[in-house]
Amino acid sequence: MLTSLSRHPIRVCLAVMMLSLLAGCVRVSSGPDPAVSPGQPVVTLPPRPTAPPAPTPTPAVTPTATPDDGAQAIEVSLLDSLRIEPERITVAAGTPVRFVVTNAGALEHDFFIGSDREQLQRERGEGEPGPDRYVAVPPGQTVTLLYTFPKAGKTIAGCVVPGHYTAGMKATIIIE
Ligand SMILES: [Cu+2]
Repeated sequence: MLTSLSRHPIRVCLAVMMLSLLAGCVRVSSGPDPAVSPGQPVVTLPPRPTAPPAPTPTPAVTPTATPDDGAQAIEVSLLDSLRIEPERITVAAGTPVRFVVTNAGALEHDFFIGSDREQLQRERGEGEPGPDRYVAVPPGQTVTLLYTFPKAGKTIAGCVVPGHYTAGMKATIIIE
């Protein structure tokens, strides 16, 4: 004896079967389909839009991201022994130089490009000489400084944390 509750799932099954049969008869086709026999309902869709032509590869003329911008890369280490390595750095005048400065120590250090007078001035905290020539480098971090030396000559890269430059934390920069 079937209650209406137990009959209900059967009705659902029948409905699903009917739908499946109907769906099986309706073929979706976007063109002539030899498998479709005459008399079957055929839903014909408009032709698919053709894909846009693949863009032709263009030569790479856009500027590439750093660090492949042609700048001369110089790796520098700041050490807790109050040394800058290397102690002597040679760069080219008129072309960008990227200083990749790593603080290999546990103390605060920084990297400042300027004359001896500017180094001492900055170390004493007088004014802000050459903000474009200065980066602070926290312990364990690497910071880059992009700078172009206008002409040949000689200058200094120093750490101007108080006491460091006067203790000898500097490197000579030769500009050729
Ligand atoms: Cu220092």
